[in-house]
Amino acid sequence: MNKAIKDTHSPIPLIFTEEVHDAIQQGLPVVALESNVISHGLKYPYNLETANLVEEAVRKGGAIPATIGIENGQFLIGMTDHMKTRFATESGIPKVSSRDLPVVLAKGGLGASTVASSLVAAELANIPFFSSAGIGGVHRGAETSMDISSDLIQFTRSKVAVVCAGAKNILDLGLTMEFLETQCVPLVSYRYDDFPAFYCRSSGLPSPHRIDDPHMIARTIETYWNLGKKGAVLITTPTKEEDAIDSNEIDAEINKAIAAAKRDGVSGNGVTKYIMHAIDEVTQGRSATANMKVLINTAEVAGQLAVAHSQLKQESAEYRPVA
Ligand code: PSU
Ligand code: MN
Repeated sequence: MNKAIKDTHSPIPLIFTEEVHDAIQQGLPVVALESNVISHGLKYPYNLETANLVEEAVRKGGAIPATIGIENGQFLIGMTDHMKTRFATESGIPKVSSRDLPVVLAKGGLGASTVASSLVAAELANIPFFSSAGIGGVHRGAETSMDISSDLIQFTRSKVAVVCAGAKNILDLGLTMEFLETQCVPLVSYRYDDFPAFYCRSSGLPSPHRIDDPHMIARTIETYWNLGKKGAVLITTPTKEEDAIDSNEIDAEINKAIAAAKRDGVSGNGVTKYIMHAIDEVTQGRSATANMKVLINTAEVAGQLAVAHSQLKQESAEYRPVA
């Protein structure tokens, strides 16, 4: 089961675990997962524990998990326990978003993939589903800092369905939704009315569309791609009520952390990590626990939706008239 399979036909070599390779070949539901959250989002040992629990949650949902990373100029499509431990424990693994991909792939070494760069790998590997808890977005104060996550731009470029719990409430979620609309990214809330705010259930902003039936979600995704659009469909699912944090409770702390980041001169791709860790500290780990829970819940829902999508693909293959 631990044999690695190398796909050298891909323009960037892909190293699959045997399980993920076989699942893709057989058209079974697969959900891709990022590794930046392992290397930079959570601290050891919670990061490793979460990486394993998230994979388990995808399986509970009925799909096969494929944790994505970068190693020596190649994409890892699915990680062995050994690799997950390396990503969780080694220091100095760079955060790799889309703009960093060519440099890190060319130079070699390990790289932790964000939402954006994981989508690039998932598409190359023919994996149509991806799950993470909070996507990057438009930062508070972006009107002067111009800090907008490249996750949002990558959604216009990669043909992958993205399941998430909205975006982190350290961001400006109103502007994030505006940006997604401007960039023509389809946004659907699954069995909920609002755009969620990561470990807070609601951002207070209604989602443009709500769909409750997994098969209708699958049909929506395929319809978007049949329109000739090469991009992501964003599907949101809120964290469970019992795992959620009340947004009023932490809003003041978020603003303090943002001010502290500014004061300490943190900019560029270090901002997200700085703010998240500052909040983890003031909440004494409560937000880190809520972070784990929302990652796990989202992954299970992604597994279920990937099952509905693979069923639709199989049905349409069966009914396709022979020419
Ligand atoms: N969600 C988390 N923790 C994280 C991230 C998301 O709970 O660390 C990461 C993801 O990898 C996401 C990235 O793609 O933050 C966005 O970073 P930036 O805002 O610099 O684009
Ligand atoms: Mn940024």
